[in-house]
Amino acid sequence: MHPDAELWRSAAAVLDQNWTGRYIVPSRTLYPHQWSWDTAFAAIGLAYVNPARAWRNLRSLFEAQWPDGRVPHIVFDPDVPEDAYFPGPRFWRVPAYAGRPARGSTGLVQPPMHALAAWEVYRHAAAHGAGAAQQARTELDWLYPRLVAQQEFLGDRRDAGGSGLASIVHPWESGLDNSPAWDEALATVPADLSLLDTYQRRDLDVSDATHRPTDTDYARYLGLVENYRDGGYSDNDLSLRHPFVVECPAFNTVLATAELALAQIAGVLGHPSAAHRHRERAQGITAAITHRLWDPESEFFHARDVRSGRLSPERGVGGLLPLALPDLAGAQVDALVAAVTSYRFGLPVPSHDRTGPAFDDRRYWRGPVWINVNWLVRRGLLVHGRRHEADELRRALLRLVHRNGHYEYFHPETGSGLGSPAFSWTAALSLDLLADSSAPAYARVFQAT
Ligand code: 9WN
Repeated sequence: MHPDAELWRSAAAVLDQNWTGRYIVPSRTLYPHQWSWDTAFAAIGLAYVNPARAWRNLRSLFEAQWPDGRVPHIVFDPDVPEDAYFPGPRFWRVPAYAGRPARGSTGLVQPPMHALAAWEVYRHAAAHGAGAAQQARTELDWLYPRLVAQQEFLGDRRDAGGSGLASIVHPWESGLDNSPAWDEALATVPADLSLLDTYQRRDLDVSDATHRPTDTDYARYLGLVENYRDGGYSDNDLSLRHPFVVECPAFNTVLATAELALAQIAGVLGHPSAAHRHRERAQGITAAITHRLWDPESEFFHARDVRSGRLSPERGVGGLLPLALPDLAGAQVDALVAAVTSYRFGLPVPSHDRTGPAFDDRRYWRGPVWINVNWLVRRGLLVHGRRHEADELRRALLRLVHRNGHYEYFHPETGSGLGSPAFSWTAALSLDLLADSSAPAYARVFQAT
C-alpha cells in the first residue's frame, strides 16, 4: 500500500477507536474525558472521514458551555469512574449550571480553537454531498452565538491586564502545560507538597515520570486550581487574588484567529456587519500581542506575567505561533521564520528552543515535538506565503507520524513516539496534512474578505 494511503487508514482507525458515541477522547489510556482544544483539532480531521462526528464532537463540548461563556477545558463523562483521571470531578467541585448536574466539568479554559475548526469542517462539507452541506450550515447556525460568547468571556472577563489580551490563570489553560515559558511566573506560586499526600497523581500510573511534570510543579497546579475554585471561579480582580495570571502569545494568537474564522462564519450566515467587527477585533488583538509580547532584543514573542509585568525570558514554541496572524508586521514575520528554520527550532519545531537551558528532550512541552503546534506553525507559513518551508514542514510531519505512529508527542532528535500511542489530534491533523497539499487555500481564506 502507498505510505500515504497507509497513514490515512491508520489515522482514520485511531479516530474511530477513540470515538465514544458522543465525543472523542484524546486518548483511551491517559485522557478518558472530553478536552476542549483536542475537540477542535479532532474535528478538523473528522471533517474528512466523518463530518457528522466532527459536528457532534463540537456540539457535545458546547453543550457544556457555562452561562458566562467559558468553555470548560475538560467535560467529564458521567460514565467514567472518578479515579480514571486526576484531578477528576470531585476535585473541581463545579456547581450545577444551565440544567447540567454538578461536577460536570472543570472551570478552566483552553485556547479557543473551535471557531477555526468549525470553519474548516464547514469548508470541507460540500465534498460529502448536499446532505452534509445542509448539516454544516445548520451546525454553524447553532455554534455561532456560542463561539461568540466564548470570545466575549475571554476578551472581557479574562482581560486581567487591561491590555486587550486574554490572560490564563493556570498553565493547563495554555494547552502547552509544562512549558518553560511558565517557569518564572510559576516560581512565585506556593508549592504545597502535602497536597500530593492527600491526592494521588494518576498520570504517573500510565506514563513515564521523566516525561511528566515534577511533583513540585504538580503541587503548584493543584494549588492554583484550589485557589480559583475556592473563589467560585470568579474572574474579578484576578491579578490581586490569584497567583498566576499570564498573557500567552499562543493563546492570544488562537483568540485572534478565532475572530478571523468568525468573520468567515458570520459572512456565510449573512451578518456582514458582525463579520466586520470580528475582523476589527482580530486586528486589535494582533496589535496588543505585538505591543505587549514582542521583545525587540530577542526578536521573539514571550509570555507576560501580568502581576510582575515581566516578560518570560524563555523561547517556547508558543512564541512562534503569532506567525499565524495575517496582519503581523513583515519584520516580525521574517524573524519568526528565521527562528523556525534555525537550529533553535528547525522543522518540525520542538516545543522549546533547543539551545535554551530548560530544553528537555523528553519532558512534556519542554522539548518534544507536538503535531498540533506544528500544524499551527505551518498555517502561519502559508498565511505569509512561505510555501517552500510549509511544504517542507508538511513532509517532515507526515514522515514523523508514518515512521513512528500516532503518538501524543515525539522525541525531538530520534523521532520516537512518546506519551499515548493512539492520540486523536495526531491522527486528525495527519489526515488534514495528507489531504491539504493545496497550500494557498489557507491564505485565500483570510484574504477573500
Ligand atoms: C491537562 C489532553 C490534554 C491536552 C493538553 C496537554 C495535556 C492535560 C494533562 O493533555 O493536558 O489538561 O493531564 O497533562 O498538555 O494540551 O489538551 O490531550
